[in-house]
Amino acid sequence: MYAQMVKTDTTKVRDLSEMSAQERAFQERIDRGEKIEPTDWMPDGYRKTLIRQIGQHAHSEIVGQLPEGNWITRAPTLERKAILLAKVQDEAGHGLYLYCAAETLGVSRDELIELLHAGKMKYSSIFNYPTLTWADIGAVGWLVDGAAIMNQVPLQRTSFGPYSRAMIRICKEESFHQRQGYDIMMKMAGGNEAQRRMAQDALDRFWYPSLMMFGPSDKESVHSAQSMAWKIKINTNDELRQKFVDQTVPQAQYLGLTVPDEHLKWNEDKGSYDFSEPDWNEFFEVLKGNGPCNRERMEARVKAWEDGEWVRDALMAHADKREASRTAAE
Ligand code: FAQ
Repeated sequence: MYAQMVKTDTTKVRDLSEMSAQERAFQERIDRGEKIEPTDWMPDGYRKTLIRQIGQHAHSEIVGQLPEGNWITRAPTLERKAILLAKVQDEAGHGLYLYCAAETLGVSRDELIELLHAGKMKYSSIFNYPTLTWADIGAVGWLVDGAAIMNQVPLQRTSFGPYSRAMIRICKEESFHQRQGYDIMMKMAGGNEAQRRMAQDALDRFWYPSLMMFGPSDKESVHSAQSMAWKIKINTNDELRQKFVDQTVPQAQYLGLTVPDEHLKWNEDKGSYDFSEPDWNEFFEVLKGNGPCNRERMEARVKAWEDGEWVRDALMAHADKREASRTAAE
């Protein structure tokens, strides 16, 4: 149950000469850097890929509220509580923009949520890890939001208009999230010995799961080639993972913390770090539903959906009444 299964369908990228006139015209618009809007013609695969990626992204924002929501009642000060509350609320907003962007492609939010709850759609693997201490909230902001921004900044240039515009707004807020996480890490790493140990422990547990957020290695990535041809994705998974490592290692050094990778080494020739790959078996197990918190996360989401049914019903009944009185008045 709730398995985030990896499909094996590899999409072969076709050459312009193998396309119909309509597909070729579409590809040429993409190549010219034009935005595709919801009412424009698009290949079925382009639509499906966007629904999959935007839907997964929306689900990630919503499920991603859970590990942090876990700490709202236990934040160490009123100020930290207010900041965390605002951040978790922002994530809900991001989910809503993204569901709206997906809806422009002809799928309803209810359908996407049903697929998630039935284990037929994914959300980011990272949210299947627990937040055990307050330092984990720092690590989530610093590393998880840091990885999210690394992936999302290029997505501002994605070819589908509504997704691209949602990303512009989301990135502004994510950058604040990343800073609040780093701020918590600075306090913890600069605190007493117990606090410093908590900060190191959070980095130890979140480092590799954060690297996994970028997806499998390029040779295992089934969608990258076609998604990049359509400019749904702008970079490969490995390119973004490398950029994230290069950006984050100096930040860890500034905190006086050690990245838990004995093979981490600056490579002068390539101008970036060499680093160890995450344990890909663990990643695929998490995707299959066997991560530390998969079951708990889905149970919480299904319960929230069921508990909220009366609110949705009341809103629909209100909308129907307003519509009926508007029609009667006409
Ligand atoms: N977790 O062929 P690829 C956030 C799946 S937002 C789970 O490489 P693709 C904000 C993939 O879906 C975080 N599944 O796939 C926040 C595919 O399976 P499918 C979310 C993963 O799509 C912060 C299969 O593996 N961000 O955190 C993962 O080309 C704090 C093969 O992979 C986005 O969604 C994974 N990590 O590349 C919120 C960004 N990686 O669908 C709260 C948009 C791969 O065939 C608190 N998405 N898979 O069954 C993307 O950029 C892409 O979809 C990738 C994956 C890069 C995630």
